[in-house]
Amino acid sequence: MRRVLLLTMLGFAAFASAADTKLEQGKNDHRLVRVPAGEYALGSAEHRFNKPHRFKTDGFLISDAETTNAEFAAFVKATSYVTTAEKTGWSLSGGEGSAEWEWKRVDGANWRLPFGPDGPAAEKLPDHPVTQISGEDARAYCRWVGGRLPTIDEWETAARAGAGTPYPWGAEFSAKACNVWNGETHLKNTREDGFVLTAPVRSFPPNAWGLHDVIGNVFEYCEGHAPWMESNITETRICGRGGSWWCSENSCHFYNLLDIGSMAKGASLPNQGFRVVFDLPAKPAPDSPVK
Ligand SMILES: [Ca+2]
Ligand SMILES: [Ca+2]
Repeated sequence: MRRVLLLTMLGFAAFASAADTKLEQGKNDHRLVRVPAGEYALGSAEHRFNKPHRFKTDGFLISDAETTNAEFAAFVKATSYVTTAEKTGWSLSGGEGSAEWEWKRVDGANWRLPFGPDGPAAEKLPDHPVTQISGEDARAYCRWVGGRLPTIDEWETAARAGAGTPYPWGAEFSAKACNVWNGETHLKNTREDGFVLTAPVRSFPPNAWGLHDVIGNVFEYCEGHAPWMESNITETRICGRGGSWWCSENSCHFYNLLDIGSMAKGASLPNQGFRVVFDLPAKPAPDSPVK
């Protein structure tokens, strides 16, 4: 009863997804998955950097999908927010036909036109993840909806959904389960997963807790740094997890539950997005009267 009251006060309402996973409705149409309080086993003995460790949480809510162009457009409409790339006037971009690791300066590339004036417009792709936003842009959006970016451990907890394998669906990669780069090089995409660039969010099956696209589509910004990273990493860089449409077996194969990437703090890319975390309402003290 107390929980229902608190959720009602915050404007949340419960509904069930097609997978019958209980989701909660958040601001700006975010669908939220409740990650239960507990202590979670993260990392792996086989991973070079992300070693086994425990993560304790009081629980949190996390969006079931990457933040979309439509959601970000609502934020911009309400606040007149101007992104880092819009202020700069250009951003890095690239796609099929690029050399490995090649990001070119594209004048006019920003979240509205992630690949520049000659590429697809975000306005025409409302259910695709927003890209070409810096870490600060993502944080500004999160503040607007009353949330924040996940920490790297919160992201891994939610992305695993209890799985102990490198992928939410098991031990082996499956091209049918996520949107990454299919092909030996970036000169040619085999289109095995059906998408060359971003895919509409929720195009692929969710993990066991109802989160879509934790692997692939866009990298997702995360706060903090892992113990093996330089202590000052957050001064110059921000972490990203889960890999993206641009990641191939031969370049940036970070499309798994273990790798942790990072990128320059002020940069924006067409394969970098985010999802939002909401803290749970503080529990009343045990001796507080329940109304
Ligand atoms: Ca793809
Ligand atoms: Ca993703």
